[in-house]
Amino acid sequence: MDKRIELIKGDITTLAVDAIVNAANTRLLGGGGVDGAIHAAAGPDLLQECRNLNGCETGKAKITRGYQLKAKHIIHAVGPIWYGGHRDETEMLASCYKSSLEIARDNKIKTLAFPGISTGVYGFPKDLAAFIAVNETKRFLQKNKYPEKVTFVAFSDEHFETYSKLLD
Ligand code: AR6
Repeated sequence: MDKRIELIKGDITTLAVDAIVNAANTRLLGGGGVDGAIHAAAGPDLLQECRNLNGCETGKAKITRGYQLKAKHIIHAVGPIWYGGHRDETEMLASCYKSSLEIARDNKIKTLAFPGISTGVYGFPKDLAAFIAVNETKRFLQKNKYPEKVTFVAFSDEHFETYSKLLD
């Protein structure tokens, strides 16, 4: 496995990294899944900062502080909804990872953690999503010093196995 890439199974809201990525929606005002968990753990000041961001386009990302999280920052990325694969979903998801990594680099984030963006309510196939996540990240790390280390966070054993096979 690439020394700058790590895989863990667990809850991304508990990680003491420079930034965790949120799987948000275009409004950036919270929601269910990992977004709900991040807002609940970070506290109400996060929503206040998010209100000033005026939302975010699909395939892009925006950064906030981490508030009550152990993570210093949150990069809110908006993944695509899966409609079957013919609406540029793969390009959108790749763009989501790239935008998040660019924001991390520009903010000199050393340690960054990603959940499986779009693989919950948004219905993106987990194996294809993991392939895109790993591919975009490896490509970015080859060209950039920051982030120094990227952690993929799987929320289930099955999701962990999916990443594990790709990273071996
Ligand atoms: N830590 C790590 N991964 C998690 C956690 C957690 N605490 N909780 C869930 N996951 P989802 P999406 C995994 O549905 O598909 C929200 O309402 C989960 O198992 O959170 O991008 C937003 O507001 C799955 O693999 O995000 C949007 O409206 C992955 O995180 C919409 O859902 C993403 O699942 C975004 O949908």
